[in-house]
Amino acid sequence: MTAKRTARLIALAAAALVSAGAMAQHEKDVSKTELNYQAGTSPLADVPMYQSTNPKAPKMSQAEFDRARQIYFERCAGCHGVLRKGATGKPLTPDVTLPKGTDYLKVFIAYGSPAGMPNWQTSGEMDEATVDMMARYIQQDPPTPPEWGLADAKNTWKVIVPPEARPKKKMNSYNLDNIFSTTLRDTGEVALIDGDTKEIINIVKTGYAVHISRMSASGRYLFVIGRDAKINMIDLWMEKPDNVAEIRVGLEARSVDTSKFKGYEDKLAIAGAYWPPQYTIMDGATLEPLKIVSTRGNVVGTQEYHPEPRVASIVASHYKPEFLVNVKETGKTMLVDYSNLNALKTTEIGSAPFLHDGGWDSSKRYFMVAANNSNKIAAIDAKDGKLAGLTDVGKIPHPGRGANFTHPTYGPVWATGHLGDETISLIGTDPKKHGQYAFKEVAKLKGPGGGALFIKTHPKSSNLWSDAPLNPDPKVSQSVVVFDIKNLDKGYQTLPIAEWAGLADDGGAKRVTQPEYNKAGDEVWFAVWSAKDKQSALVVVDDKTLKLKKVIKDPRLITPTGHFNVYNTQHDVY
Ligand code: DHE
Repeated sequence: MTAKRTARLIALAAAALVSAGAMAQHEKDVSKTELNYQAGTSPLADVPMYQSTNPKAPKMSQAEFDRARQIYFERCAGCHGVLRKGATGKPLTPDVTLPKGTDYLKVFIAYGSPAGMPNWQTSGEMDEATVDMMARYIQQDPPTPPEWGLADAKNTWKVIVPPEARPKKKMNSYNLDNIFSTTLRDTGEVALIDGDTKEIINIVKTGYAVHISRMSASGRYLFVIGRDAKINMIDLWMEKPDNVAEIRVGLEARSVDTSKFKGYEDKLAIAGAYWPPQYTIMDGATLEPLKIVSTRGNVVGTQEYHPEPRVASIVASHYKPEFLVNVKETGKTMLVDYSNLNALKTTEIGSAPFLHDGGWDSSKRYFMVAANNSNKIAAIDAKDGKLAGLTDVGKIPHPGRGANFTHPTYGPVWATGHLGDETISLIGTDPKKHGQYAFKEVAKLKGPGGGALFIKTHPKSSNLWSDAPLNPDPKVSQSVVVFDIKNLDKGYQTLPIAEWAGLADDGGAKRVTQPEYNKAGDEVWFAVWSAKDKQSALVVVDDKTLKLKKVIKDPRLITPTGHFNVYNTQHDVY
């Protein structure tokens, strides 16, 4: 490289860093933890897309464009958005990137920024030629993945065992209430585990990079959604529980649930997609797609149009025949009345972006949802159909479904941990008897560090468990902490779950994640999550003694992450 070119690159790097600094004032800084979490591979990487030719953009061959598009969806789309309109990361549309030019963008991609953009070249993850290709790619018009209408959904829809051919009664001797469905993330499967004997009942094939499991109201059917938007419906009454129906509701998705209101039990299922941004309501017995509704619309507050507001958590109301559909980028919860799909009524409640995960308060009237980009929790009143409260919490709240317990001073509270700091926020949820605390952050507990994803308790327990699988310190990510709810001032106790698992010393990350109770509420299950080629396990802890009860190891338990107890998931117990 000539001295002149080096000097120019240094000047550009400095300019990029200054600009990043300025940008950080508008955007939230993104920590490495959050970045690793958001920047998962998108299934859209393998979807062919049209390359439009913008005469102003630098030249790219079709092969370069396709390769760059694949890398973009594998590494960048999680933060910058499918259409590059910006999410956790900044917008990368040609109106922004073209004036900057290839050299500037190359520096930005190579060196990263203090606001959280990774240093792709200096970290060794991309070579100079790839950085150059990516810099040219983001100046092209963003390719749009295909839409997904009723015909597309129907083309993927399979009723493997029709309702009339299914068992008329339970054909096995399992205690269905205490079965666990464990996500095997990287093999695209779930393990159904007998919670009483801790034996694997079946390993069921599901979608790619499975995300969550949810139960039908009756407790008979288990629904699993993959990141590729494939839903599998598993009948727990079969001799060996297995798939009875499947469908794809889009190209990328995270959430599924079923109707729970009286009279509508097991009647309908719903799934929300990241792409296309829409939700699909299906027949609850067969997964036949019945209604597709787009979530494209305007962002709360700025009321700016957003072309790809992804559907985050979905939950079924116990108060009305409604689904609560939480839309990420627009910061809106849609209460979708499913009693008449031909005249669909929705109530739109704005709170704050980006809505992500959440759970019911103990009365199941208020849905507590994390607006993780705004560091807030919104309380949606499912009875009166309104925003009951919006409270500031710590940095990037991430509750999973959260944890409900009664605090001696504040009454019923719901708790969330945070990805971005070590705190656990307690929020009052009883407007009747503890009005002054309702939907406000009333206390903060101190955990071991950021990178927390899931928190859990059980009505029969006085323990509050919090993981921190994304904490950079392996000591923290490989253990969990537990608080005594009756003695919160005492602080937490740390349990070395990964060590207890006694796994091979194979360099696996052994991240401990997602506390989940059994039905009785007297034991807690954790996943010890390592990469696909490393050993993982499940660890069961006695909730009373806090002692190891059982390690479940099996070569088929590859990349276990979430696990869902049938009864607790069916009845929203947490
Ligand atoms: Fe999740 C819930 C989205 C990464 C494990 N995750 C959710 C929900 C959403 C979501 C919208 C709420 C669903 C609902 O309640 O209806 N998750 C995303 C992402 O967009 C993100 C950040 C990046 C991605 O590429 O997917 C992401 N999630 C992860 C992981 O890396 C985790 C830890 C491991 C994994 O399996 O991929 C993970 N997410 C989970 C789990 C739940 C979940 C276990 C359900 C928690 C519960 O208790 O209900």
